[in-house]
Amino acid sequence: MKNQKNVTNNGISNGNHNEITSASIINNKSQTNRAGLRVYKIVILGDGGVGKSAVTLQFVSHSFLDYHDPTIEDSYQQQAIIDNEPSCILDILDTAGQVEFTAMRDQYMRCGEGFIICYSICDRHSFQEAQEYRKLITRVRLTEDIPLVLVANKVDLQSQRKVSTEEGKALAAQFGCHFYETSAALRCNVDEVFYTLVREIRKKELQKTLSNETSSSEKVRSPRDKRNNNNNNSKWLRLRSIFALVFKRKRSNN
Ligand SMILES: Nc1nc2c(ncn2[C@@H]2O[C@H](COP(=O)(O)OP(=O)(O)O)[C@@H](O)[C@H]2O)c(=O)[nH]1
Ligand SMILES: [Mg+2]
Repeated sequence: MKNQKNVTNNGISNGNHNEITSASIINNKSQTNRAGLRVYKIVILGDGGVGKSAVTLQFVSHSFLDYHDPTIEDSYQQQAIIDNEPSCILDILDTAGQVEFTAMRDQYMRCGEGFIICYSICDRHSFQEAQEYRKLITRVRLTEDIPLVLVANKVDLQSQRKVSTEEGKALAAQFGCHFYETSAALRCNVDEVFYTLVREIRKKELQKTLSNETSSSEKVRSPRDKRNNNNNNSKWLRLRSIFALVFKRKRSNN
């Protein structure tokens, strides 16, 4: 399992997991890596057992695992070229919903640039929980305007289906986001999920840049704005050290 972390599509293992993960997930600004590639911070959420890790691992390593420890919360990096734009890195945090990680979850919810909410078509409870994850993101971010993709996984298990495609589409319409039915087992629609999310992040970024350009000519930052910004920066730095420490401890326990 360990050697599948941080694998890029050219097969290069990053080998610098702690610093890159903590820096990229906790830093709330858009970011480039040492090679100057844009890094997109993506968080995958959903009930345990819906296939978050299977979908992520299919995306980064083109393999399906029958078993993946449900308590493992880890991040993976995948290099990709999407829509003829320069090569970029998708930094994916595969969450595991452990209670003791709640404070940290709030933090990466704040810092993620795009979210995937995943449920299983065989598990109605996981579908209901998808709404809770969406509420959580909205509560933490104080906005509904966050790049998001809703994923209904395990479509290969049609005979066990409990949630219809129409219900999934209706929920995505309610969220105002894209919807995919996937099978991690068959590698169906897996790339589409991640690529669509990056497109959404880019779209939002462009909208923001355009609106900033319009307003910056009119608006001068107040001293209070500057103070708040400084406070936020030092908060991020403190959290970054905590985050790195927790991951380090967890990894040495494994
Ligand atoms: N048939 C089938 N099984 C899947 C699929 N995705 C995940 N699984 C299985 O569901 C179980 C839970 O998957 P996992 O990725 O660990 O779920 P997580 O807790 O959300 O990360 C594992 O036994 C996986 O092999 C899928 O698309 N089809
Ligand atoms: Mg998992």
